Amino acid sequence: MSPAPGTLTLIGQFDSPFVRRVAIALTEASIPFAHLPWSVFDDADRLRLINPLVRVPTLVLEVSCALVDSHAMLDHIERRAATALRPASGAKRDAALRVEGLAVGKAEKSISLFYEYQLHREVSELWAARIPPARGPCTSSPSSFPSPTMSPAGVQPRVRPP
Ligand SMILES: N[C@@H](CCC(=O)N[C@@H](CS)C(=O)NCC(=O)O)C(=O)O
Repeated sequence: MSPAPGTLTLIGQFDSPFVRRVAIALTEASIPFAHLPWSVFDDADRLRLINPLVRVPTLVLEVSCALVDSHAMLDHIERRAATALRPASGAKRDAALRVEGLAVGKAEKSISLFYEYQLHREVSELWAARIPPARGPCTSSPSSFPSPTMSPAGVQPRVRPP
């Protein structure tokens, strides 16, 4: 199945924190969308035709353009949303952007660690040690914000045979 022209379509599986981020923002903004749960590995050939980076999320817009990064997607969604997703300005916006940066940064590091454990012949202990499991609240984050639970605790180092 391919994205239907004229339909906002989110590509990617919900095991990706970035895909979830965009799906949640679309839902919060009450923007309807179609969802194609393509895998970056199993569906790489057809994904590459739409996004040369072969990454998810990919957001196919109603016009012939596909956004390739969740930051751009949040920007797009925010411009279309009837109700603002973030505080408009000032210290509250800075605080929200900090929380967002921490959450996205933790997701990036978790994904990097996942690939380190799953795809490399030998795990770089130096790289693994740089990315501690995300347990407990982020420093200075508002107490109402749930602490990240993207711990790679379930991911075991794997050393492939040569
Ligand atoms: N900066 C990107 C990161 C997206 C990302 O890293 N996606 C992962 C899945 S969680 C991916 O597609 N990895 C495959 C690859 O990079 O080739 C965003 O915010 O959208």
